Amino acid sequence: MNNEIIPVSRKVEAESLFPGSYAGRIAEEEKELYTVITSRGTMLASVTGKMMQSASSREDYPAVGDYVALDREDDRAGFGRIMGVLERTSCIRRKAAGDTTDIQVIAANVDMLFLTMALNQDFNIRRLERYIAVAKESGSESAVLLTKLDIAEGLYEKLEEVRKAASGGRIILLSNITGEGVDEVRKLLSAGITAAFIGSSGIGKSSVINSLLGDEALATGGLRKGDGKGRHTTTHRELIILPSGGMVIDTPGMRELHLLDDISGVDEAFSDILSLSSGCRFKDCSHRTEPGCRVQQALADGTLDRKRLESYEKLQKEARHMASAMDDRVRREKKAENKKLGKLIKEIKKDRRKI
Ligand SMILES: Nc1nc2c(ncn2[C@@H]2O[C@H](COP(=O)(O)OP(=O)(O)OP(=O)(O)O)[C@@H](O)[C@H]2O)c(=O)[nH]1
Ligand SMILES: [Zn+2]
Repeated sequence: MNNEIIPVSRKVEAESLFPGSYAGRIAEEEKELYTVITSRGTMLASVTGKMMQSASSREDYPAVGDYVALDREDDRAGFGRIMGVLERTSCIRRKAAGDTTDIQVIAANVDMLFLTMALNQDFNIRRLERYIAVAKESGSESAVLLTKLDIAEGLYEKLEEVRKAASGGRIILLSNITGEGVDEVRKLLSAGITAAFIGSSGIGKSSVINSLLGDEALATGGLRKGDGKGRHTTTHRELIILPSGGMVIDTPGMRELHLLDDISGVDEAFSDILSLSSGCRFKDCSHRTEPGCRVQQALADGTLDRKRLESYEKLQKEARHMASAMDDRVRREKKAENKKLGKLIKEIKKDRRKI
């Protein structure tokens, strides 16, 4: 079965880059120790010092889903050594947490990205647009997956919005309660295909993965304490192998991609600066040259890092820009709608005159 996980082409690629090496796929990372799937099973490995030296950023390190070249295929004689990351066919990135410009790879070599959103209060078209941008940037195929169809509110309006945002892309409606739509997802996940689900917490991703796992959900899962709800896994394996031979990458990073989709998200991430600026003498302080500026004061006494302030201003600008671009679109649409409505009212009046 692992032969489907490690395609021959990857073995050839590893061998040609590092003669005598083996190919494996990263299933999980924890504190620089990687769980790697090889054609012999699963083993632990770490990157070689040489690889560390040649890495110029975090992006160059292995991520879940990466194919890597290894010095061995099992860890009976000790942890494996990862010599290099093989070419990525796609790559889901985000800015790493904190005041860094480092890019973090959340998942690599994803063939099908499900942009997942529930049809209840979780629904947010701007977030979906953000996901679509992430998918475009990643290089993987994508489909919009709308969950909780059974409790959908304002379905017609939501679908209209999604259709516009997805511009012709595939849209799947799903309910984990009725089971509708699960087969459509399953069909996209044949042997050798790797999928990932982007979406916030609680929208039904685990439930979908459990359905895809079928009987194996019981074998690998367990009951979560407290609510007695089945989980697809109790450990933190982040590359899940389905009975079909398809694979699902499920990393915590997939839930946090929406962090920067509005100004409140940015403000939340920089609450220290926000609380400093509430102490500035002027309510509309730009934190540049104004007297009584608490932010400038914090920069001067070193309690606030200038880089952090710069990064806050940059992200806020980006979020504002996005918000205003969206507002413009809404305004244009509203105007067009009003025009249509006006026309309709005129026609109705005309009709009345005819009667
Ligand atoms: N009505 C309804 N409830 C659902 C559906 N899918 C999931 N739920 C419920 O929503 C809650 C969250 O479901 P999960 O599958 O754990 O959601 P998740 O996206 O994996 O959440 P995280 O693991 O926190 O990321 C559970 O109580 C589910 O029973 C659905 O299609 N319809
Ligand atoms: Zn200020």
